[in-house]
Parts: sequence; C-alpha cells; structure tokens
Amino acid sequence: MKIEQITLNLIRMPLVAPFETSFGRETERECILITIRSEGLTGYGECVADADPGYCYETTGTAWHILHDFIAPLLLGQDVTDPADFQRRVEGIRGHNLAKAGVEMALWDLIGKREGKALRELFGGVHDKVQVGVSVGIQASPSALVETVDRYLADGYRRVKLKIKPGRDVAETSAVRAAHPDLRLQVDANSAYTLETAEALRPLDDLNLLLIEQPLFEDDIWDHRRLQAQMKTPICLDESVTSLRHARYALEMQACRIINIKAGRVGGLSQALAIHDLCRANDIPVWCGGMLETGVGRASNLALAALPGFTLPGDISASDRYYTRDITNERFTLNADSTIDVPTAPGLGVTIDPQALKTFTLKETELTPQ
Ligand code: OSB
Ligand code: MG
Repeated sequence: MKIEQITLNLIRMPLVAPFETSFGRETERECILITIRSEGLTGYGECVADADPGYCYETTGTAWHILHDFIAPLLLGQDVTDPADFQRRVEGIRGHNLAKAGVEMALWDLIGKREGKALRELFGGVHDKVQVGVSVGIQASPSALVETVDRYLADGYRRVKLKIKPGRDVAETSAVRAAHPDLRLQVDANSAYTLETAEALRPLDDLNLLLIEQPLFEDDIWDHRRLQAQMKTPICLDESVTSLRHARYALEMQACRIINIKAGRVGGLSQALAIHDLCRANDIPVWCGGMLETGVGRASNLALAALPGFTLPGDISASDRYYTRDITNERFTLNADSTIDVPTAPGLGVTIDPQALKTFTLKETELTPQ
C-alpha cells in the first residue's frame, strides 16, 4: 500500500459525564484521529493518548510529535505491505505505543477496505456480538456510586467495573456488592497502591470480584506476583503489559491470572493479537480494555473482542455512555443481553461525520511525501 497522505486531527470531545479515576478527573476527551490515503482508499485510526500523562507517559502532545516528526516521515511515499512491515519500519522508535497503534489501526482499515473484509474477519474473530460492561468512575460517596451503578444496570449492563483509589475502595465496593449480590463486579486501581498500601484491599478478597485490575505500579510485574500470591481474587494487569514480552513475563511470573488487552497500550492490533494468542495457549482469560474511544477506536475494540480468547466482558460500552455526538456516523448501542454487535462493513466498518470532526478539531495537519 503506497502511503500517499497522512492527516492528523487533534480532537477534543465533551464526555456526557465526568470520568474520575485514581489519576484524575476528565470532563472531556482528547485524542488524535489519523487518516491515511492510499490507492484511492481512506483508512482511519485512533491514537488513544489523552491530554494528560495520567494513565501512561504518552499524551496527545507527545503522540502528535512522534507521529508528525518520526512516524509519518518513515511512511510517506513508501509501500507499506502489511502491519508487520509497518512494525519493522517503526522499530527504531522506542516506546510511544499509543502513537504507533493509531497508525496500525488505520492500516488495518485500509487493508480491510481493499480486501472487502471486516476487521473481525481479518483477525479470525468468532463472535458477531461481544459481551460488554461499563467502567464507572469514582463518585461523590458510596451511595452516589450505588445510584450510578443502578442507572447502568437499568440501561442493561450486566458487568460493572468500579474505579478505586486509596481511601475510596472497600466501603464503595462493599456498598455495590451489598446492593447487588450477584452482579459481575470488578475494580480498577490504575496503579494507585504499593505492596504496603495494598494491605487495605484485603477485604475486597471476600467480595466475590471477577478481578482486581492493576493495583500496583505501572512498570511493575514482580510486586504484582507477590500480591497475587496473597489473594484469592485474580489480579488483572492493564498498564504493566506493554508488549508481548511483558505479557510472557507476567504469565511466567504468575503476576496475574487475567490480562486486559488494549491495542494502544501494546503498540498496535498486531501485538494485541499476539498477546491474545499467547494467553489463549496458556488458558489465561483476556478482555478488551477501553480508553473512552470515539466510534473509530470502539469499532476496532469490538473487532478485537470477537476473538475466541476474549472470554470476559470488555470495557466497550455503548456510544451514549460517553458522547452525545461522535465523530462517526455510526453509533454503537447495547443489546438486551449486554452485548454490542461487531461491525460487518469492510475495514473498521465506520464512516466519519465531517461536520462533527470539524467541530471537535483543535488542530489539523496534512502530510504528503516531500
Ligand atoms: O484503566 O481501563 C482503564 C479509561 C481511560 C484510561 C484508562 C482506563 C479507562 C477506563 C474506561 O477504565 C474504559 C472505557 O469505558 O473506555
Ligand atoms: Mg485499567
């Protein structure tokens, strides 16, 4: 595929409700839409970096820099044959996985459109709809949290993830568990604890949680191993698994019993597929994490989550849980069985609403071969 043009749009979209995690409170979401033109086709990719380096070190600012100054010059005018070829070309750029993954997504969209196949088909996905849950931010009080959870249950979600942080953990999770004894419930700390402060989480071990996500440092695997050895509840790694290698370390060290896969965090869909395969071969369940994606990234997540190893519900909620207006014409809705349909049109299977894109764009640049 000859790469003829790469367009970057820095966009900012208002969230329907503030989203608070252990690393901060967001009322709007920034990301970068990557548009690649090649041989008469247009591919879209979403770089899921946010404005702040709270989840990981990348931001929309660093991603813009890496995309504009390093990745685009390696690709423009070149014949990029497939995602593996793309990964080889950007191998010399250390890190910056979110930036790389956004481009790889656009390449997959192009490949699907060229071959007339949906991403799900290219990946070997087996489901035409996938089980999803909802990730609930930190609320003002345990009772406010229970009310918020109740609203999501009324919407039809059958799996709930609670964001926790030190001092806002056991009382909150216990209140939700007391209100909903049979709910599929899990928590996510986004690296807010140390091995010492994680002592406070011990009562969670008796709340029949599906998993505890990323309690310890984002670059840590070893201490997670030590914590997992002390807990019945499966630990699930998110931030700590940034590559296939790190997934292997985590499994070999028994640092977790479940992995959350985000294509952005691991540097691209090809890496996400490889981690899926590794986990499947080792009987480790995986699920698809979310980064408050627009319709573009949401379509990609749905295709990924259709693979057979994704046996737990993903953080892939319906569009209206995040945005009243999205940049895609397509909106994703929740089915009565807490699933969302996987797109079937070629590539990602979504189209861009140019008016919405224009409204949300803060900065745009079009890059062509020099
Ligand atoms: O840790 O899973 C996370 C959102 C932004 C950054 C990190 C995370 C999240 C979520 C939301 O939990 C998942 C979603 O609904 O997109
Ligand atoms: Mg997480």
